[in-house]
Amino acid sequence: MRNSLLQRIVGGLSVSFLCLMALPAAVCPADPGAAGEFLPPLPGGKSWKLAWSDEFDGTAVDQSKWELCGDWKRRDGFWVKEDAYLDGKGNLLLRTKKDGDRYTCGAVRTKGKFEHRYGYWVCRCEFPRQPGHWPAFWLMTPSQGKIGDGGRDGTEIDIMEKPWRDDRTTQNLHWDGYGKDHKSAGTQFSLPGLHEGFHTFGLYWTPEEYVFYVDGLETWRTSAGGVSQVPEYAKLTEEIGKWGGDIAQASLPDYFTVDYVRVYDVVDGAKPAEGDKKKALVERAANVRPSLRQLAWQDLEFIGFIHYTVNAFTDKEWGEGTESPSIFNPTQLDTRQWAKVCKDAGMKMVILTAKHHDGFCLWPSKYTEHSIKNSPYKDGKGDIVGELAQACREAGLKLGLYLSPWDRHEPTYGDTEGYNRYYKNQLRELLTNYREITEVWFDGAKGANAKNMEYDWNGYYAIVHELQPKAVIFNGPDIRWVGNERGYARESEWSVMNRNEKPFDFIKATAKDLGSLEALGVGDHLIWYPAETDVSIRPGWFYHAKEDDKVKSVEHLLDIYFSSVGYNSALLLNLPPDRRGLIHENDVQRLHEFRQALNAIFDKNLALGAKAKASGVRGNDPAFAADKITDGNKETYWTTDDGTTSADVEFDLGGGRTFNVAELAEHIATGQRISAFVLEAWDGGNWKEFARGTTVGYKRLLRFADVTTSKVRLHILDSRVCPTLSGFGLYHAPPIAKGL
Ligand code: FUL
Repeated sequence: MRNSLLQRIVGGLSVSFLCLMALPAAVCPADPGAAGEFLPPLPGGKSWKLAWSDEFDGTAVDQSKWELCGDWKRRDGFWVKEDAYLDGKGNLLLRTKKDGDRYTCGAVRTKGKFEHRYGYWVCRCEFPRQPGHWPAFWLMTPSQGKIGDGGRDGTEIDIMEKPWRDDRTTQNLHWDGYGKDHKSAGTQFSLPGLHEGFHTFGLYWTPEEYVFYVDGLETWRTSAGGVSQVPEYAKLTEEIGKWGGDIAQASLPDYFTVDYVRVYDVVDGAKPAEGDKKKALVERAANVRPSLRQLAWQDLEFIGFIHYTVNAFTDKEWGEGTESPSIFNPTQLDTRQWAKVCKDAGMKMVILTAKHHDGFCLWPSKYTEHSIKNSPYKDGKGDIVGELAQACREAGLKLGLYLSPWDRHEPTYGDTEGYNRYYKNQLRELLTNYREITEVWFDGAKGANAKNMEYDWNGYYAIVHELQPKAVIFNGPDIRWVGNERGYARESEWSVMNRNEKPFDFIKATAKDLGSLEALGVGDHLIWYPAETDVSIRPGWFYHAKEDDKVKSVEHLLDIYFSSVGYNSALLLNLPPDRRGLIHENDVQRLHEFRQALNAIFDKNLALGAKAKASGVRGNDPAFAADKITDGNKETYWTTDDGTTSADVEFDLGGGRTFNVAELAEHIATGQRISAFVLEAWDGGNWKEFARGTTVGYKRLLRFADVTTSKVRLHILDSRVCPTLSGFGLYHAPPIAKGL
């Protein structure tokens, strides 16, 4: 077995992988999920049941399951039966070869033999290495060409297509035939290590949506086209064509190797005994994992928020919607200054209020006159969203956009159909015209006397998914509001919680406890739902000259940082530009001092490269050894055997070191597990506790009085399932200079 993504990203849980190595493959699916094989999380009371599979054991393709395609022309080559065969080692091989002056390859399908709708469809495979051809795992139905009911009457569902030999892959939907009515939606992404070794590609297909997975990571969730409601058959194919590169450059034969295809149905689960329920809940919660876009968002850590609108000119926090665009007159507005300030502070993204509650648009929207196109700014020719997008690209920052649903200006507000149309049109403008948008911020705020308005949240989310499939949605399916605007996350900030009955009727963000086992209740709708902590550098979200001397102190900002980034959350820090259109000097200066203070703490990790020894290592496998914690690589991690819920790791610092800050990081791609830990220092004779905490998650920071020692022990008191740790840091924070 080569070092696969599965091993690196999902390895801590993935006994499937061990199971596949150590046991006959057919043993695994008999009790789906029991051996750790990834299956999408289900509501309580439901379970997965294997409906159909082929493990490709034996010596010949089972033609009661598969039709061998060919011999016939397909794109720039031919599908021929002889190129689809079993290798006798449990794999289906689809060969690509040169046969005289023609290129041939293998393809199989279950047409007429197994046609099925919904459920979890998964294949495990290894890719070819040569250019000019591409492997795919897809579902098809003859009714794909029916026109009239979108994709509901049949969709080509490409669970995996891989024309590239690097780490890129793509997942696509096609419906309404391939002629003039053809419609499609898709996603394309890279995952480290995908080009080699075996990987799983799965689709969880329900009547409402498709959820795509690679190695158990959610990569795309969509209901594009409506969702196919008809039975479909599976296809495993190789095809030859330019999309896959130049076949003339290929050294052939080359092989697409498939270990298995399995299809599972959702069924009513056996009722567990009362005592087993809690155990099952703990395991289910620990197995909920972030989607790819949630993982990428979490890595951003520190994000800038820019609140700007007519309020800067009226000195208000909430504009009335009656302001004349003529008052919006920033004469020195410079989005490059905004981007530079954010970049210098160490932020990775900037989120702009494209429209706040007053309805005034910072871009020249086609759908309203209430925008900068009727303001003196650049004589109505400006586009602040576009200017910031450009500045962010130049500075290497991601861009997010805030579009207030509550709109005090727009006359259609209150007319459900009219305003939803207006809002969606604006969302489409913003998500189409400014290239990549990484976060869409839906503010839930609405004034007490505002008109009644039923927002079409699901419709809004669908537009984001369609136009910016990699963007995370705040206050929607991906990211949750931390619950206050002071900058403080919870000490026990779990990223796994139970959502409400209705899919997008989300949890109460202000609740004190969202993630404890008690708060998960029966846990029938567990989701990965991390917190974003928004706070302003000043008392207000918008600029007010009277707050120029109320910019938060470095000490306060550090406290916020430790209680947000350091509590498994991302920090979204607001910097309001002033009437000139610039971030005020006081704020710039304070941010600079804040960055210097952060650098002074975090520049030198005293535990980097430290020798680490753990009480146990998963399967005694060096890939999961304790030195993975201190190797400075977030992707690698230490973990233990299943069933271990407490463990120790000892770090040898190579001599006496003094520190007062500690940092822990779980490997969250495999979920969040640790719920209690203690840190101890060796005093020459005994271990002495100097800090303790509860959850860890993406990052946990702790501050304490100076400790001097040569050895530190992390004692994990409790973990929902076997713990993982991908990072550990010890730092010395110097005292904060007076006056900061
Ligand atoms: C709130 C809004 O009402 C404030 O004005 C601000 O935009 C803040 C981030 O969200 O809900």
